[in-house]
Amino acid sequence: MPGLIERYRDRLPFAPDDPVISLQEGSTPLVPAPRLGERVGADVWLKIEGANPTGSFKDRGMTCAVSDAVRNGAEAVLCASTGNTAASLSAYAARAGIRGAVIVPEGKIATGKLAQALMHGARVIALRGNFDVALKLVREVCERQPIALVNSVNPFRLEGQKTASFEIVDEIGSIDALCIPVGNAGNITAYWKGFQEVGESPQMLGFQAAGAAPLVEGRVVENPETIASAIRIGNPARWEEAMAAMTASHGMVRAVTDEEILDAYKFLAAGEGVFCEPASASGVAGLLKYGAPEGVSRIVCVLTGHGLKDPQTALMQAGSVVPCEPDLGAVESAVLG
Ligand code: AN7
Repeated sequence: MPGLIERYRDRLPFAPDDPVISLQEGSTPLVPAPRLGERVGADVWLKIEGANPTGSFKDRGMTCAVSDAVRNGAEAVLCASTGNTAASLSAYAARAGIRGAVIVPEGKIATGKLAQALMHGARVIALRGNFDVALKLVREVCERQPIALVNSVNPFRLEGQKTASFEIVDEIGSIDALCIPVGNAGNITAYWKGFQEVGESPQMLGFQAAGAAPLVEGRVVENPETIASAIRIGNPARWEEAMAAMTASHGMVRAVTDEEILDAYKFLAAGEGVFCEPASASGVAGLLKYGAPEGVSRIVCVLTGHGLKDPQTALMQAGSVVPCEPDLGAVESAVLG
């Protein structure tokens, strides 16, 4: 498959001769989840966004935001990030041959994401403050300096991310509901835009971590906390648009606890064979907690990032290895348990 700008150029703001910075993102698997479906009494599919080139849905937005930046002659791109945007920006900046810089909350991003940003050669700045503070600061920096801001406040990010809705409808037609994690609220806004553009209106069911649930509580959360570090956000940039999407689609935004997130995370890995990162499991956690809404029988859960992004949380949650001496009897009894 070509990258998503090439695949969906007729529905994206790019002309045939515009530069395209792509790693062949998008076209991710939409995998049926029979065990999850059985538990909630509906047909459920998982949109595996961890299969994107840098392991998260951010690549959809980044191919568009960085292509636009290059079209405008930008020599550097910048973002605030809880990790995945940083990893994606770094890869696409490397691909474009421009400078990338990312500002992340110190000590609060998953190891894999940090490794990615550093390997791709971005300048990684560890801020002594949370994501919300970082986003405020990068907005100010980009007003003062000739640097392109590629957080999801950048409209090209949403343009790219809306293509996931196109893929769902192209592959399985109409669905009744979409379960999706909500952090900065760009992705749910983008999905809704995409569905609307193809004449679809599934219920948008957004889920936030209980310790970082500003949309649920209707107020800014000053010190958001959750094990799902990707969605540790207290003041989402796309607040109004996300609420509008949920209202217009007769959807809902609700909270799930860290324990519920981790249960869903483990269930997906061990029960469906799909390893996502903790934040990504919050949509499934919400579906398991609140059940399928009345009359809803076809549901897609968006798994936004790959499980390998956060090996530390995985190892903390998983069972332990079985130590074994190198002889046949010992190996046999270790294997048979
Ligand atoms: C795995 O990387 O905000 O509601 O800076 O990494 O569009 O913010 C990440 C967000 C869900 C929430 N799942 O999406 C960042 C960042 C994963 C994520 C979200 C994020 P939005």
